[in-house]
Amino acid sequence: MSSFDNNDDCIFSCNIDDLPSNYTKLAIQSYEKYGVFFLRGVFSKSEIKSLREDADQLFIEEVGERNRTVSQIQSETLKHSFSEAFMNTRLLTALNDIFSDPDVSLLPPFNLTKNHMPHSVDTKAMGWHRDCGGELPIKQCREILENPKYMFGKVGVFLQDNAEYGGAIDIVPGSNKDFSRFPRGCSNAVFWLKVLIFVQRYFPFIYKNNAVRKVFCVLIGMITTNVRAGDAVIFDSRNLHKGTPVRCDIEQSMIYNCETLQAELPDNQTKYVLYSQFGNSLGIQSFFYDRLNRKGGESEMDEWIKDAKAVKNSLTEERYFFRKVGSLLNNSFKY
Ligand SMILES: O=C(O)CCC(=O)C(=O)O
Repeated sequence: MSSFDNNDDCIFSCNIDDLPSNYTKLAIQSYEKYGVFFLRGVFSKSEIKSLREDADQLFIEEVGERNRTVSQIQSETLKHSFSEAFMNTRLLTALNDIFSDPDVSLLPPFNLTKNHMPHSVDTKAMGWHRDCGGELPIKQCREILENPKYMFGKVGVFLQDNAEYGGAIDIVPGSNKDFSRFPRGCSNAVFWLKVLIFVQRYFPFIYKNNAVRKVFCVLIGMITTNVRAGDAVIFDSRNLHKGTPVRCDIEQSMIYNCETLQAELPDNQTKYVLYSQFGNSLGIQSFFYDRLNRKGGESEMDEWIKDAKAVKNSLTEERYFFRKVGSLLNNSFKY
């Protein structure tokens, strides 16, 4: 979709260098209605090449899991390179204008993910989830999640095109609202997702059929995000989404870790995504209500502070939209 396709009734998608004068209104409308919008062309071809080389170097030199936050990076050069990337001025200026409420801020962790994707047959529910999934069963969180003022989500900047090796995410537009619209029943997407899980569990021989899974995806109302390298996808934590899988015929011969949702992709097809979060006080409150009650979740706030410090120390200037960085660093951050 080009900038010319934008009107009040479609997912907003536009090149960051070509934003129309009413882009803030269009992006907010899209976010409220579909839980998602796209800002394209955040990084140029040469910036992507250089970031991908840095990411390759990082994962070779500093062995570890599939996620790397800025505070975990040892090399000062690489830390600076990724801090600059996460604090991309053009992206944060646009987000600052779109989410103009001073209570909404970019938030840690600043996470580079490598080859994060589900297996379309072996991963439970194909990988479909809502980031706020842990909050949904908690009464206090649920009230917040249903509050029209709630805001919490992710900014993902993709360093490859959506192609045969995946590389992007799939989403169900509008699922940011579907759990509160049907308090006693469930939405179309949730209904078909439950049927999918049932078939996957009890009729695996049917579920293995590629056509059957494709039909489920249509019934769920999925779209694959048509991202190209350098594009940003901004999505609500309540939206149903999953990593785009590798094309079925290639997937069969690949090695996966279904626990960690990591695939062993060929070196020249590595999937890298820069993920950060954003939200307002309500969103942060719900997030931490859940996290601090999880085993091992108490360290999450320390991780946020470490990441905020790492980014701040790596850069010489403050960046727009990271409005809560001061309170994270001086211990006045509230949740
Ligand atoms: O990048 C991806 O593959 C999906 C990431 C995802 O599902 C998440 O961050 O919650």
